[in-house]
Amino acid sequence: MRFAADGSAPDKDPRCVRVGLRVLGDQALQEHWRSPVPVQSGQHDGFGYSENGDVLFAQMRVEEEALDNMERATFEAYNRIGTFTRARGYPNLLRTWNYFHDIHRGDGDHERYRQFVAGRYRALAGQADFAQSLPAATAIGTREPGMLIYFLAGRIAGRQVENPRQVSAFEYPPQYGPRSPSFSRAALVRAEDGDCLLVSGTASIVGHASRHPGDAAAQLQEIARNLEALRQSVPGAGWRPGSLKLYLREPAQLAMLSALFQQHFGTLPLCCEGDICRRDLLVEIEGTFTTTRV
Ligand code: 3EB
Repeated sequence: MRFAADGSAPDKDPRCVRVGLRVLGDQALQEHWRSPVPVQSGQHDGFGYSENGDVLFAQMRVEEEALDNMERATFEAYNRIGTFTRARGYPNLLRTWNYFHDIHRGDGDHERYRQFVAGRYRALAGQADFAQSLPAATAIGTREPGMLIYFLAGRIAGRQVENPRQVSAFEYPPQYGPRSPSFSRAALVRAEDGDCLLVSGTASIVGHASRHPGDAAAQLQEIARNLEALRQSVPGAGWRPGSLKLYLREPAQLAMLSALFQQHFGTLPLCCEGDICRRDLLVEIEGTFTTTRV
């Protein structure tokens, strides 16, 4: 995964996802997803993909012009993703990342993020067991035009995990938009050598309400409590952080947030400047936790 500022060309290598967010702090940080078995990569139907027989990792882009109708653009994108993943034999969406321009454009329920949520819902709600088969997700606003979606899909379904401190996103009340966001708090994926918990973008939300508006430090501490509660709700011991990413709205808060993060997690995250989908939220953390089976 390569993060790059605006203006650099999309990568021709399907294994490389170029996310249009500015990296703050250590510019050299990248995210790598490795497979213990051989990987095949290619391009098909507008997707760049890599697959190893168990999971498919793929990316697609939508042009900015199509985002004028964000509901429809997202509906069509997720329909295409469904068709592609089923055709390749990985019908179970495990984890999605959604990055798009100007996430707060428009008022009330016309806001781009809410229209994105509505379109994604319309595409996914047709599935059987809809609320039990939702992927973990990230949705972040970019300065770069257009939308990038990349995702992991499995031959076998993961186990959906919800957070006891938070109302499930798919059950949010209508005050946050005409449709509730179709994602799970985490997806648990089992492998022979250990388990991986793919954790959604996690914000300072308790119940369904944003906490500590305007106070990024308090938001980060609330996020740490949310992540701890999530991890504790998953069976198994010895969970340790894999790769963690922090999104922040205000670059000036980088040093303060990194220091707090280090205290909580004992490591430094990859930090990106991006817009979190509720206007009152300043920071969000996502990542993976792993265990090794004994
Ligand atoms: C939240 O918990 C914060 O709509 O895909 C986090 C992760 C958030 C994913 C999404 C939204 C999404 O509601 C926002």
